[in-house]
Amino acid sequence: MQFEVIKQDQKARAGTIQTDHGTIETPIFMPVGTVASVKAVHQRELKEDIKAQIILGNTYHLYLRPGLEVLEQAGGLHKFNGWDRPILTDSGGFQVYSLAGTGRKIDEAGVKFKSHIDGSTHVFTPESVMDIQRTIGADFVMAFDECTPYPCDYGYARRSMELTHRWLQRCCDRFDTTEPKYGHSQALFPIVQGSTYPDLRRQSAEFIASLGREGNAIGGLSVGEPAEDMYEMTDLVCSILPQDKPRYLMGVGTPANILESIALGIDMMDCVLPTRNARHGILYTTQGIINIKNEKWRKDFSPIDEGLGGYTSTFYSKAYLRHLFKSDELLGPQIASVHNLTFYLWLVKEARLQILNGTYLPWKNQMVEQIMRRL
Ligand code: PRF
Repeated sequence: MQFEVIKQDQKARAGTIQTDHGTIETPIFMPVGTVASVKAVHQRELKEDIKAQIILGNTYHLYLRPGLEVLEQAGGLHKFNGWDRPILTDSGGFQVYSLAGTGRKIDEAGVKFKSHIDGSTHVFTPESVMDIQRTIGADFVMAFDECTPYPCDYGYARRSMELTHRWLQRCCDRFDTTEPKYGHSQALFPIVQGSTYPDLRRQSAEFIASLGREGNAIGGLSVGEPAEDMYEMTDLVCSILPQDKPRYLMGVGTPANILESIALGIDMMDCVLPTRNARHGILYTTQGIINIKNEKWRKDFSPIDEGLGGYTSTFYSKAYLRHLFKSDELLGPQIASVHNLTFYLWLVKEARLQILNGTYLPWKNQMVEQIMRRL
């Protein structure tokens, strides 16, 4: 994997990441495909309409279903779902956090948890999570971490961060003594934790930077803390992580969060928001946010979003999409999902052009206001 910063505009960066599955232009948004599918969206639409460059998969979900036997026999996740561009898999650290209250147990060795599918008991360790991600075969694999909840008292946040660091060392040891299974290379990204405590964030970022991996991630944010805290922590951590490695802010966020994070030096992001909101009829457009089910759109025959240029967003009208949602037609969530993802990918592409042009900050300030209006 090769990362190059082509242009820096204040703290914002435009770059490229080269992988064995092609080049990614950064900053980039990565659509979430938890179970080997970006919900309601065809691979062809992801490529040709949305212009996605990299998608996510999830270790926890893929391990439970379809399972490692199927993935290995398929020849890895790329072969299984037909996506021949880069893939990143999250480690399950966040699912473990999401499973709080369902009898999961975290200790030094790893995490014991119950499957959300059939209630069966499983154990993830840093080593097993590396092995599983070798079998899935994503281009980018994430270290096994604990994502602390918010709020989180200082003592818990510190002990959790220290555990995440010990797990990280074990992840690196295992990853560095095993080989990719499908002939393309894989990069392991460690994850900075430390909740909303600046001294912990600094300590975690310094530790992670010292490992010199091919890229680095920031976790434990966008879990309910105020936006200012999220930006403050992101800013602090970016000031410590190496300049010449990609920085991935995990699970972020709204269009405004995306643009603000890019301004702080983030290169990669992912979030379920565009697809999840799409399924509820919430659309992001170049003019603002729309609830397509509102009466207001009943006779609005204008395109969903003329500003984007994508096929789906210009071909279908707001009135038609509203009708599909009101009629509970499957096509409604499908069109909305393609549209929202097209918008997110358009947004980061525009951001990149503005960085290359040296005009990112003024553009960002004006854009945040424009796209976060409620229409
Ligand atoms: N850790 C992991 N995945 C994540 C997160 C994390 O902290 C977050 C935090 N928003 C999203 N996804 N492994």
